[in-house]
Amino acid sequence: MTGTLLSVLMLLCGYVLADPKRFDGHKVLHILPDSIEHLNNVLELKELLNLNIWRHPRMGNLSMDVHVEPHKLELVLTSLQQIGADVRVWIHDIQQLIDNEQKQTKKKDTGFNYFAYHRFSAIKKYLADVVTATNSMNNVSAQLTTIGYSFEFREIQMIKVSRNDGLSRPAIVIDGGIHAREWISPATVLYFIGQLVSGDEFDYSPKLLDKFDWYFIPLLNPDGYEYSHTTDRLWRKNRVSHGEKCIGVDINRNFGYMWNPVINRSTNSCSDVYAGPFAFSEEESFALKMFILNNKDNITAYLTYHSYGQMWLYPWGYTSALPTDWQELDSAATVGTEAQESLYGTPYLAGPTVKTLYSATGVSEDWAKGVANIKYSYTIELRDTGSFGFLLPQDQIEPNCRESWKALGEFALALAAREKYKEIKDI
Ligand code: 0X9
Ligand code: ZN
Repeated sequence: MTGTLLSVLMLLCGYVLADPKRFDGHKVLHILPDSIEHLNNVLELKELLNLNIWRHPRMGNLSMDVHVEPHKLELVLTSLQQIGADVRVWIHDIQQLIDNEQKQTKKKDTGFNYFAYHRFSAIKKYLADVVTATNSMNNVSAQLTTIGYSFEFREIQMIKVSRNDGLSRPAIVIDGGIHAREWISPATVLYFIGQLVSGDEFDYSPKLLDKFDWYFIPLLNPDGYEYSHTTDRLWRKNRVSHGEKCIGVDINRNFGYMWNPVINRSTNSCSDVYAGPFAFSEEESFALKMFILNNKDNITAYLTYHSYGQMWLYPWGYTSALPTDWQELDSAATVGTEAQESLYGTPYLAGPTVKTLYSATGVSEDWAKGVANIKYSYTIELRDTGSFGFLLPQDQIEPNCRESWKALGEFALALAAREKYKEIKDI
């Protein structure tokens, strides 16, 4: 085959990779307006200069983290001074953090290294290895299914971990990696799978397997995730093209519950929170929807892992109204956050989404409760609170995973204790 023909083929297949986008001198500013009026001025400035907000303000905390490119810095700082908002440089050089992230991988001779960020192919291999390993175990089984294919035709994989005694238990569904750049999310979900299958330091695993069937989708957005590794570390959406100006839909604005009202979602394809042309237009959200709807009568809890902010959030995300059973959701979340704090003192907030974070429509947490009727539905925002943001260094993966596992363990045991379960059924 001639070189030209090969290049054309590679181009057609989308294999020609651009150099990774660089972020030299890009900063993240922590901005604290002292009043709603000043907050509105800052938000106007954000619109005017097309700045990217990493962490949005919320009720009771007007501060926000904003990504500023070097050529806008002077203007932003002068404008903030005029507005009268307090400003700190939270991240001095985004590129430096990205470079450090690459250098930090802890070497591990055997087995899967949970404390490194992995590529899609390594995650796929890991999941296959888990299934092989459980083949020779007599009290736990793992089954791998592909619940859908992404736009670039990567598998969206789901692994079920359960006792292999032929009984069906109430299920907990956990996903990660809806947002590409939030690498700590899939890393955490993979760690959960490992702890559950091979046993854990707190000895939760046997109890959790006795009480529940577990479904994990560690990487719901494989295309976006790969793109964040190869080309743009700060990519958030998937990589779909609907023939519009820009690529990508925010999967977490595309779920079909309250998809229509325009609250923190966008109809502009170039926006980071573009909601897509219609609800469930995306393979990823559609795959999750179909899987959940096919199993919804058995699902007790749905947890979707994101970063960053250190929070356990429960519905609703689209309105400040609360579901009638919010107190049950709140107390279960508090079990989670208290356990999450207990190992290293990492502060976590539990609360309703709109009050604790901000409102948005078409999010998976709302759909899981509002349509699929899953009682305990949460968005969990992992470490940190902005010092590194999406670029959480690899040396924090281990403490993050340990505290998150402890939280999940305590949360699930609390659910098991409080819920009057349907009798565990013979299949
Ligand atoms: O905005 C999101 O999709 C989530 N935060 S993130 O920084 N990981 O992107 C939060 C979703 C929670 N729900 C609502 N805010 N409604
Ligand atoms: Zn997210």
